[in-house]
Amino acid sequence: MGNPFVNMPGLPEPEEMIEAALRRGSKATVGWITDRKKRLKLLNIRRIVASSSYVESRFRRVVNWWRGLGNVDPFYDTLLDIIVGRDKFKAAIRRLEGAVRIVERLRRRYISAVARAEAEETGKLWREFFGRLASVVRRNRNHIEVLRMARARLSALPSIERDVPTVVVAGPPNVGKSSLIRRISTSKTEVASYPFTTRKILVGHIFIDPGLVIQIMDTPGLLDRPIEERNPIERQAIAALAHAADLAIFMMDPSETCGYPIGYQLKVLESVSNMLSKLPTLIVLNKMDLMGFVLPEKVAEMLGKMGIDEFWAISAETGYNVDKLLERIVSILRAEARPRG
Ligand SMILES: Nc1nc2c(ncn2[C@@H]2O[C@H](COP(=O)(O)OP(=O)(O)O)[C@@H](O)[C@H]2O)c(=O)[nH]1
Ligand SMILES: [Mg+2]
Repeated sequence: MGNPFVNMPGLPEPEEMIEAALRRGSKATVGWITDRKKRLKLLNIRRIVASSSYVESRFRRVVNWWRGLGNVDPFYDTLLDIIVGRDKFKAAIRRLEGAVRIVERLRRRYISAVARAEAEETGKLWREFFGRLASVVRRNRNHIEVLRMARARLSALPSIERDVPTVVVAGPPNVGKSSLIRRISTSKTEVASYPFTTRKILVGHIFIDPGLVIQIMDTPGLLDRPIEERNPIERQAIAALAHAADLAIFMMDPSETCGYPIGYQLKVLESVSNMLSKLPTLIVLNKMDLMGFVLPEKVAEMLGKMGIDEFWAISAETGYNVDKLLERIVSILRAEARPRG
């Protein structure tokens, strides 16, 4: 199951929609009718039908798409709530549904009015109808805007494959997260945008065997600082991310060339582990090539004090221990294999 918003039908801006509806109405024609009065009546009925069906079908497409989705994957549902507001979005859908009914009623009423009226009066009725149609669209301006915004923002979300085991890589900036993802990804890594940071999220896929593909994601700006520095939106984003993942890797840089002392890195670790409490987490110590491939006693001790007895010393740059780490990741994911939802 991918990102459902990718298939969300678009909606034009209200004024654009009104113009398009007018164009359709004005283009309506009638064929072989010699009676001038009948011809005029029929023409105005066709105008009413053409312009209203345009508006109706634009609205209906969005409503039907949403109703047809059934349950939205919790990951995308959370993002919908964070980015647009779930209630606001649902209200907008309901309003469009209501608008469709109003347009239908208006159309029926004006068609029968045209049928009853003098032929000369029907042009006026068509213009009156169109004015009402336009005002139905304008009245829903804010709801249309909500749906347009939802589509623009949500369809741009990374299409995280939900039935693929997913690893998120956390850790302070510059410790080597992207380097590891690039090294272990089988195919080219993709850059997707993530709405909570100005930076880009990096998604890689690792093909283990025909039965197992792993997805691995970088989380710039999200899981790289202590929780105290987060606003509620970021916290929710992290919750969504935690929901999408099966395993977290927390990467540290004992060489401290990332610019953060080990004490601070451990503080980030503590905070991130709290945020991802439900996820199994592997601690990875990177840049061992800068440490002569020996882990400083001090670092091992500090980790021990935190109750961490499994950690992986690697070098994303040289590839040192990376294969072993990957084996460990695979074995955890195979053991973790759980129904998704
Ligand atoms: N020497 C060395 N440098 C590394 C290693 N891994 C990453 N780097 C360097 O560290 C810097 C930050 O790496 P990057 O992958 O962008 O870190 P990120 O911010 O955590 O994604 C880059 O200049 C990398 O080349 C490593 O294992 N050894
Ligand atoms: Mg990076």
